[in-house]
Amino acid sequence: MLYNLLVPLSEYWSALNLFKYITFRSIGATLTALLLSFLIGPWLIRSLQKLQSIGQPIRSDGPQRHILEKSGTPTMGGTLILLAMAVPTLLWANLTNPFIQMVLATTLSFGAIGFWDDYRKITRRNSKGISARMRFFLQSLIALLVAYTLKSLDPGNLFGALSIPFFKNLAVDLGLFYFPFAILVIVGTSNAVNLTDGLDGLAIGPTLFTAATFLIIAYVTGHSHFANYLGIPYVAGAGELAIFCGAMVGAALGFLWFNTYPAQVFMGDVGSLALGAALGTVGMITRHEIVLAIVGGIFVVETLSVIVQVASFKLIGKRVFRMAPIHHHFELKGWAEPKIIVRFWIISIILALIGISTLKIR
Ligand code: 57M
Repeated sequence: MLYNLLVPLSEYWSALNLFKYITFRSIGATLTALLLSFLIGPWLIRSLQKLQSIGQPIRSDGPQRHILEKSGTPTMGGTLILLAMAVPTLLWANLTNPFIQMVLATTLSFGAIGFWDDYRKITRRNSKGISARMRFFLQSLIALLVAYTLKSLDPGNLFGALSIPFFKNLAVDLGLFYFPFAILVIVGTSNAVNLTDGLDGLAIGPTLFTAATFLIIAYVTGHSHFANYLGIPYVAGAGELAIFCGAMVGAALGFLWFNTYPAQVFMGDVGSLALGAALGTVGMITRHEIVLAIVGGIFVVETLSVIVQVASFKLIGKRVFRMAPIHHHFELKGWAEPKIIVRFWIISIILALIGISTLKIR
């Protein structure tokens, strides 16, 4: 909004030219998100505690430690994350940019699905929530809408191909498969973050590192000189997503302040589903879906561990892991929770660096 209001006034006061720069507005969004998180966080956690008498319903079949140590922790802290992402984006981004409108709408609608799921769990005092089928149907509908909008926005067959990293301007045309592909990327990332969110800070850390990586990717993808120099597809207007990613970094850092071990609050599905959808949508718009899978490798491994576990159990009646997702496996091996979390963060940072390197290695 500030961009739309203040840049036209820069002819009267040249200092307002600052608001033209995506770098300046990205930093503004990050700091605003952080400030909002610190200002609202304590009050919101107290409110969630009052509203949720028993807090997050802890499943009985999980690691027994969770029942002892985590009962009573309030959930739905994701409402803080979404607030700290949406307000700075509305404040600092160019609101006429269709990609900003799309990524905000997608993030908030996945957040609404998660809110409904969390609300059901709390009011019914069990960890069931809405049916997986209903959740997948609603998520897929939104993902298809994103794909359709990208195709209709398409200036010149920009969207519809899968860019291959490490090769200059190499892309595979997906044709109609672009639509199920959008479901795979957006709904897949959303549920992968959801599965990962099973230990204090375990999901928000990799989300932070992924958002920071895509702040850089969005900036260079939306910059014709950099895109041309790096040999990556130029997506006019994608640079504004750097401001959204900046807000996401600030909101994630702010939430981590309260979610770090031992967590005062869990993000809930309202947070995990929304954050994953946000990353998936940014990955689609910047045409860096494979790089998203690399940078978000922790989310991929967590999901694969569940698929392997369920498949193995169904096919040969044996478990591959002591428990899936894989963070529970390490818990049952006796690793302390902070040790699992920080080691997953270290791997996530390494994957983020590899992701950034794909911009240059072509
Ligand atoms: C999302 N939710 C956490 C919290 C968070 C198919 C199967 C793998 C599904 C999976 C599942 O139910 N996943 C749901 C993970 C839950 O966290 C809540 O959910 C939100 C995220 N969506 O924000 O509100 C619990 O995680 C712990 N937690 C923390 N700190 C945090 O910051 O400690 C969360 C955030 C919280 C808290 O204890 O209650 C979760 O784990 O459910 N199911 C599982 O992951 C279960 N695995 C399983 O069934 N494995 C089977 C088969 C099916 C693969 C097997 O290995 O044989 C495990 N999860 C739990 N109990 N809780 C084991 C059973």
